[in-house]
Parts: sequence; C-alpha cells; structure tokens
Amino acid sequence: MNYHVLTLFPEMIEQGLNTSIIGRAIEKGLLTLKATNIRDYAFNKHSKVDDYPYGGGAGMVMQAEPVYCAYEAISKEMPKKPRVVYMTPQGRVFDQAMAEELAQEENLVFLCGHYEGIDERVLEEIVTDYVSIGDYVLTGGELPAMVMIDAISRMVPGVLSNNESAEYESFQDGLLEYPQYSRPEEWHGKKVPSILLSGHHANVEKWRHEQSLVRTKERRPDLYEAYMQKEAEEKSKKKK
Ligand code: 6GU
Repeated sequence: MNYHVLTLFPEMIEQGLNTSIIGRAIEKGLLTLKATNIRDYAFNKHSKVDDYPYGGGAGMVMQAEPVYCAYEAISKEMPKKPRVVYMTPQGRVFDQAMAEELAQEENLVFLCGHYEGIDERVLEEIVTDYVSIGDYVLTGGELPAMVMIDAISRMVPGVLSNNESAEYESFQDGLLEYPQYSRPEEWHGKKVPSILLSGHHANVEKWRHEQSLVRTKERRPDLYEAYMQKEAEEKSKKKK
C-alpha cells in the first residue's frame, strides 16, 4: 500500500504516523507514506495557495491550480488513476467496511483541505471519494487522513502480527470487544472473573461472546440491533 497525502502541513502527517505499528510497517516496506506540500505547487512568487471566495463570505478558499498540480505530479508516477479521498465533513462517514475496502488499493491519495475548503472545480476533476470521520467539524483534513491511514493499514497483510490480528476484535463480527484482564488476580478489591482462570477454553469463549453482547447492547444499541437483525436473517436462511 502506497499512501500519498496532499496537504499544507506535511510534517504533521509524517510526525503523526512514524511511530508504533504504522512506523514499523513503513520500515518493513509494507507501506509507503509520502506527504506532498501543496504549497510547493503554488504558481506565484509568494507561494500563496488561497484567496477570497467569489460571492463573499467568511474565510479563504484553497485555489484549484496548486492542488491540481500537486495531484498531477504524484499521479503521473502511477500505473492507473488512483482513488483520491477528499477529507470533508460533507462526505460519507468512514467505517470498518470502508477501511477493509480501501485496503485493497495499490495507491491511495488523501487530499486535505484547510480554511473554508477547496475550489469546487478541482474537486470535480480529481476526487473519487468524499469521506468524513464523524459528525463534528475539524480545522483541517490532516487528522482525519491519519485516522483513515491507521485504520486501513491494520487491514494490510503483514502489518499486524498474528497475535495482534487475532480473530476477536471490536467490529470483527459487528460486536464490541469483551473486557480484558491481566495480572494481578485481584486489584483494588476487584477479582478477575473466575471463568478466565478456569482453563476451560470453550467456556471462556462462551463467556466472552456473552460479554460482547451485553456490552454492545448497553453502549451501542444501534450496532446491537444490526447484529440481532443479521443473526435472525441467517437463521431463517438456514431453515429454507
Ligand atoms: Cl474528513 N475533514 C474535516 N476537515 N473535518 C471533519 C472531517 C473531515 N470529518 C469530520 N470533520
């Protein structure tokens, strides 16, 4: 997987993703990450990349040409036109299924806007996917791009160790993860559930699944409903 981020703050991307699991995957050559400064493609001597919005209003708009030239410079190196993800609160909300789908791509371009946004005309020409990370407003697209890169990278083969990618995880089957415990057996008067000390693997699995259900129902009733619906559908399919 090769990530290309078009941004006014390349150091933010590079600094944010060079540690821990993602940093290790880059070192191993499983991922590449290149942040391109849109300002390097400004066409005036002051390296200005924004201007006032036509029609008036608050703030500044990122101009089309520098964004387009930055995109052209990186995409001409690629064998086919890449998916270009524009980070915007007006996009489809990012989720695990989208992370899994995007992890199949060879190249991914993330376009990060600032100010009041980017001139619509260049978006029409280069953007393939409009994506939001949730219903709140951020000052720029860099943090969302980093969030997406982290979630997508986990789905790239080899990035997680076998241990880390162990089958049971939040969202793997649409349920939240069960609670985890480590030593000591008793802490602040609280004991580890005795079933986890029993060594009875099947009972442990059953308990964890029940805990996942209880937790999902309590904390994410929306996911719980979807899970129950899916279960019911699968049961009725089997009957037929
Ligand atoms: Cl993807 N970008 C920006 N700028 N703000 C956001 C967002 C994205 N998702 C939620 N808020």
